[in-house]
Amino acid sequence: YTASTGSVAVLGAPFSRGQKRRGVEHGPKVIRDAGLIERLSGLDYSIHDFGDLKFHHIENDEPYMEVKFPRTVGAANKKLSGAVSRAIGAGHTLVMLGGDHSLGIGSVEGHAQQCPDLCLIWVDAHADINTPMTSPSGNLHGQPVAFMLKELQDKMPDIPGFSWMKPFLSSSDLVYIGLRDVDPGEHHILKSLGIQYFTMRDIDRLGIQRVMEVTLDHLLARKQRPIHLSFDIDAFDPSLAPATGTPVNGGLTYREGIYITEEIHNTGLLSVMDLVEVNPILGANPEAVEATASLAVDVIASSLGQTREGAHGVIDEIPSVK
Ligand code: 5AB
Ligand code: MN
Ligand code: MN
Ligand code: MN
Repeated sequence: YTASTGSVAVLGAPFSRGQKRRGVEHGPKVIRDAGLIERLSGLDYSIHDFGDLKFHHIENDEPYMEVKFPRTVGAANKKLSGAVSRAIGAGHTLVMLGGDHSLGIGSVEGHAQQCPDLCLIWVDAHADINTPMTSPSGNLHGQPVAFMLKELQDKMPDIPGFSWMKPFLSSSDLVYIGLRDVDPGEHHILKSLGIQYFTMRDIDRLGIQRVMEVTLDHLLARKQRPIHLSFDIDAFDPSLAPATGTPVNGGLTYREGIYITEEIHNTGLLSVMDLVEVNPILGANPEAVEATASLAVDVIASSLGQTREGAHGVIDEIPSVK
């Protein structure tokens, strides 16, 4: 398998019902305003901006058990899944701009429709693997991975809004990086399924270079296959990414974050990436919002091949003195 590299599609998903705080639906706009398309145009791709999906309001979307807005989140993800599947089917590499992380469900599911052997790298302060029964909040942005995993199938109730999908991912096809706020039920799931994960403590001990080596070896050693990168901006330290809904101290440095995405780019296998949880309403001031959005642009550009060492592109000799 080799990922197509020629064309990159950008798709906005302005959606926020997977959590409580309004504002994360403006993520796609602020990331675009921070210069995303211009930055990607500087790399060697044709860029297709698919614009933003439109999500519809669903009335009487009462909680199911503790789960909030199940039908609204289910319908949004169904729509996203179809759009992702079409874009990958058409041969693009896709960048999905959230929106809250409940959108991971539709993004990875749509990707898996086209690429059933994909693997998933989840970069996040949180594991987002609560089931409706373990969730302390009822918010679906803390549960997307539980919907995907085959091993959790019989632990998941039938949630209204999600009858269009069934679990499709094995727990050995997933690696987490950046964890530092894991709920008790989540920790139990990670341990009992033997999921590979790297907490911030693991990054402190091993260094980010070793973490990426083990991550890519775990996912790709047996065969080359498409990578889905789901990047929650709250993986970064809140000093770098303050405009987000669930910040946790002690996060990734700028250089650790960029090293992760450089290594993923270097595999040549990145097929879909999500950049989620940028919430401009939660920045203390315009500078905080701009810093967060511009960090998101850096992460996306780096995932798609922007290098820190520079690139000489069309220049084929050192210009002579005239
Ligand atoms: B995010 C928490 N584990 O389930 C929960 O930002 C937080 O997509 C989830 O990673 C954070 O509500 C979800 C406490
Ligand atoms: Mn998340
Ligand atoms: Mn998170
Ligand atoms: Mn969050």
